[in-house]
Amino acid sequence: MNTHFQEMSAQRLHQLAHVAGTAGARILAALALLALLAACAMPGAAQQTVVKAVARAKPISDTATPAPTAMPAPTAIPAPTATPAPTAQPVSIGTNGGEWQFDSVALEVAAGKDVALTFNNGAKTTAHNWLLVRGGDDVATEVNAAGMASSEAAGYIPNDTRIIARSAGLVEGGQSETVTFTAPAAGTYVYLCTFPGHFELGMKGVLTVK
Ligand SMILES: [Cu+2]
Repeated sequence: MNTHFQEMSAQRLHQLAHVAGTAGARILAALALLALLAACAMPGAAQQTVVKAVARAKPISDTATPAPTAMPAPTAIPAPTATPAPTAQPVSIGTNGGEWQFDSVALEVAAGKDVALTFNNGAKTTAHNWLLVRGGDDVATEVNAAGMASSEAAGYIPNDTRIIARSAGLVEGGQSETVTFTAPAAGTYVYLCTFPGHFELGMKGVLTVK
């Protein structure tokens, strides 16, 4: 190999390296300048960014720790509503004007079911009562006799275990009363008014229980 060429090449390489080095230094310097410019330009922007970040962070941190909201009061468990009584069988009976009779001489209810019998005394002045006895006309006659022997204050209603249901006392004309009772076993039962003389005049009827 030609040593001259080698020398020349080395010299050339050296020169190239120098140029390259100078160029590299320039590039580095340029980069450094850019970095410096960027650094100079950044602070403001960076600060703003930080301020903004803080500004944003504040409300976030405020909402991040919200005051503990009061625990909602446990919904009160509604008191169990009283179980409605099974609907009683509504029965209506009344009197017409001054007649000593019931307007219904026959009624019917279901055995063992509650009955709500409303007695409407349509009379203007005459008082009446309503009794249901465990038996037929024979029992009704005896209960009626015992009733007459009692007092007006008692409503002419005797103490008799054969009475299944009854009005509290006399029901004045124009008044009404609802008598509730449980229908007895299937069969027929006589109801009557024990106001003196009314039963004899036919103030009675038959309740059929099925
Ligand atoms: Cu009567």
